[in-house]
Amino acid sequence: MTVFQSLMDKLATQSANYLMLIDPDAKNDDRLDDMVAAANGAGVDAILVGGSLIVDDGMDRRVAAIKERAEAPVILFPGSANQLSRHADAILFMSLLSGRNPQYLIGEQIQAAPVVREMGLETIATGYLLMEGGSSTSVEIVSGTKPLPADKPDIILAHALAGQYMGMAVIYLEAGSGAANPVPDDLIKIVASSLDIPVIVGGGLRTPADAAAKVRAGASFVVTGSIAEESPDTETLAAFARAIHTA
Ligand code: 1GP
Repeated sequence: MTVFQSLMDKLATQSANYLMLIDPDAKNDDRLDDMVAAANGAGVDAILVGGSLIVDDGMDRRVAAIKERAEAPVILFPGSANQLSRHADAILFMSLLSGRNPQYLIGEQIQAAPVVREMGLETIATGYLLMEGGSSTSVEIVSGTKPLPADKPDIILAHALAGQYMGMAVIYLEAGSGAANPVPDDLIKIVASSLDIPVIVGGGLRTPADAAAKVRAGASFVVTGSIAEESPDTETLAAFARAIHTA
């Protein structure tokens, strides 16, 4: 069974899946072990690994270290075609549909595709929509794309539907790491209730209650990144997992 199918199957018994994001950058080198140890036993459903910008060549080594210790599947969440590793179980094969930069719509994907095939990674086709989150984010800067305004639900829904009709397996609503304003519940409601494919929500979720609200609005997957960097302990992550699983 694929990683994606096993996560979808979990939705029969829990409200949503908790995805913990680890940025495999040098800045987290001495925290990796603690973050993975915290995820183990906390009920994290999968570990996402990726970032907008990796400042050294240590990513592959870090993915290997995460995979070696992690109990949950490891899924790449790449900022570019450089962020591939055969040590992962799967990859969110993303297109930045909210932007109009061909490099992130299709260019990086063409660079990555033969390598992904050679590595034998499971691909999860993901329509990635960057939303205004109240501050400028690394994704916006690195991709050179404008986020979608969160107060234009019709436009956001049109992007999400386009992703579905183009065959994406999932739509990712991203407010950006550390966003002051996470993706609004109303918007998630509109998008999730209009799509036949599941929705991932991430960016700026600070508390288990924040995360639960996104699930009640319709998210099938909730992502946190900063929380585990700041508090890499099982108790903190378990509180998020519980809130997300039972919302
Ligand atoms: C993943 O960008 C998010 O979608 C992670 O955001 O670091 O704010 O949790 P945080």
